[in-house]
Amino acid sequence: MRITTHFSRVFCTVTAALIILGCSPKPVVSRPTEPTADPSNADPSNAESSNAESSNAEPNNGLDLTVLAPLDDELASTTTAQNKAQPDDRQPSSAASNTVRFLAWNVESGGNDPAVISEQLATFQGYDVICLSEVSQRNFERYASALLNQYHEVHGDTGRADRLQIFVKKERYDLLASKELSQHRDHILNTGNHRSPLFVRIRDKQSKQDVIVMTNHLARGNAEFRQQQAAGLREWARDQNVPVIALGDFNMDYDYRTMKGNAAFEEMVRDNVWSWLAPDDFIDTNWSDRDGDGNDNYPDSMLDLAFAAGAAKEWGIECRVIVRPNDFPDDQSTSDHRPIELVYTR
Ligand SMILES: [Ca+2]
Ligand SMILES: [Ca+2]
Ligand SMILES: [Ca+2]
Repeated sequence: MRITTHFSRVFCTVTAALIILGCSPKPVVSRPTEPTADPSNADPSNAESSNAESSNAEPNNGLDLTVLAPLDDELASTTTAQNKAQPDDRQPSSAASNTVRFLAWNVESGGNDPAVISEQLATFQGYDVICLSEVSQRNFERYASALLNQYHEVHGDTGRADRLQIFVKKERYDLLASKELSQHRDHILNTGNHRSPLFVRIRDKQSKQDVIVMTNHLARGNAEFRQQQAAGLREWARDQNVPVIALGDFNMDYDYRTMKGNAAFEEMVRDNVWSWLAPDDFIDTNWSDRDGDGNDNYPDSMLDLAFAAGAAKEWGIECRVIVRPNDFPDDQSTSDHRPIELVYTR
């Protein structure tokens, strides 16, 4: 896929900032020294077991989302002062810029140190929308704080320890609505043990353009249900009348040796309702070493993907996998997923 000069410049400056800031996924912060106790935890095929083992499903009406209250002024001013010491690339994007940047990142609830994730998240403040998956409920406010109260915050009530969370830059967007999508027409998207797709409808304050941004963490262990979820997402997108961008961990096992995804991927892209936003370079997005031999068991695959529907298909959105120094293999302090980013010009 073509990389524009502008995009290259944006990426280079962001990458340089990350390197300058020492944005290693392994900061020297309260990191356990023991390796992953159970290698199966790192196996995508088992990643959902922690969700399925609990039978006391939480109520899910698919509608009631909690938006965190703004941080108190003292905390905001303190962290803002700290932020001023950072290079410009870490500053919130200017509303005047025509470059729009989204980020999606599975932070591996249960396999991370939230202090380390927060530190890394703070380096992503230039993004306009940040979509997280596998967020523990107890870390919602912590991650919002890491982003200095610069974002509207929305999170899902489903998924138990592996929830979805979306941050929307206040400077650029108004948050019009948010919803967890447990069902669309006859399509069930959450039987109770899964994460309901989470989306926000936002309005660009300058252009007045509305866009729906959805994030997902589709079923891992149940391929048949994942395929049903993908079909539901396709039919939901077909019914929308504003541009839609979806990004997250779709568990669609896109293998770039065969250039194919699993059945859910095929279901998702059927009928050309969604356009897959293929990355500029095919880079593995998930570290999984279930046999503990130090090698990724799925070295050439992507679980983290992005799609556009409606008018957003024509926006020339570029997708890139973010690779940071020493990000893989991960450990108990870091995520086993690489973030992906989307960049386009409004
Ligand atoms: Ca980890
Ligand atoms: Ca291995
Ligand atoms: Ca992999």
